[in-house]
Amino acid sequence: MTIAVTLPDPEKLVWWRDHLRELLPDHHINNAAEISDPQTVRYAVVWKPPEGLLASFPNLKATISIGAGIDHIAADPQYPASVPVIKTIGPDMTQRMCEYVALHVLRLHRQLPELQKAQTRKAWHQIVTPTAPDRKVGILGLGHLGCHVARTLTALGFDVAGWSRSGAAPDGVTGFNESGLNRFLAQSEILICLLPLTPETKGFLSKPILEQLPKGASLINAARGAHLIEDDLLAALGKGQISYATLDVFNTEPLPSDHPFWTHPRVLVTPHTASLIDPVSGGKVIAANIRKLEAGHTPDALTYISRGY
Ligand code: NDP
Ligand code: OXD
Repeated sequence: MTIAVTLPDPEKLVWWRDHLRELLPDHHINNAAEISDPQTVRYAVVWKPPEGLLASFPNLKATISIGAGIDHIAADPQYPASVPVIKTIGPDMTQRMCEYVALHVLRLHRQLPELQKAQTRKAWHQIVTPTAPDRKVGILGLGHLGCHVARTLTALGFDVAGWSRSGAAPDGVTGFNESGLNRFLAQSEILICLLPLTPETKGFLSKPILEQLPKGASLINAARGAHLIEDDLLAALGKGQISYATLDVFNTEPLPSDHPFWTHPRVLVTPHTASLIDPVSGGKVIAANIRKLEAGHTPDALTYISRGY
């Protein structure tokens, strides 16, 4: 039985393969491109797999995403739909995302960019901001990460609401379902996107959505670049409809050097590091899920491409 590993970055591929070999010493773990007998592959551990690769393994039992999102697997039109996908979500990844969002919500809430600008002028510019209970924060997507982030922000005192298909929300968080979208947007002074990328959510952060936010709202996108219509955000920033944007994910990654986001005075770019998965902690989660599958148990994070997330 073989476990195939594929990532576009050759160094990361070796990093992951070697860590998985240490964690699962009883299994054959190989670079997917070097597998001579595709019949032997039972599991594939993947990030952005090449189109058709997974369909070439006739005995594939499950595909393991090196990440929480499965959009990079769903993007393959040849993906064998009956093969389940396991998302990788570990405590470290959850903690990192909570830290990332807390950092950037506090930065925007306390108007740090304005203070930094004042410093360049040596201006003693005292700004009195409301306290957190008077700041309304909205989270798009109240799944695993959205719920943890919501609890983190609630613990900091923010007035937190979330939007999801079901509208279910953790204690202390106001939940809105699909029909409550307009009311949710109208009150979100800081909007955080933690939606999965699906055909329904692609391009969601567009002019009609941004226009429904309170004037001068801020946006944090830590989900996927394709959620955002970049030109609509630039236009909204230009009009002052959006004051600031913190963007971790982009349509093209790495963000091209001539992209206007790099130099926009009211955009902060981070290089898809909100919650980077690493083979040390992520590998443990993946190894535990493979052991569960081998023992005939179902990992919590099992899903199907047809569900979309
Ligand atoms: P989950 O699958 O746990 O949660 C998804 C949430 O989105 C659920 O609340 C779901 O609703 C909601 N949702 C899905 N489709 C719709 C829709 N059409 N309309 C409204 N709500 C919808 O995902 P995670 O929280 O684990 O992760 C979210 C995303 O974060 C990942 O898919 C990935 O793209 C991104 N990510 C980014 C990272 C980074 O470093 N920047 C790191 C890790 C993840 P319901 O609850 O009703 O099912
Ligand atoms: C993920 C990511 O989906 O890192 O986990 O973006």
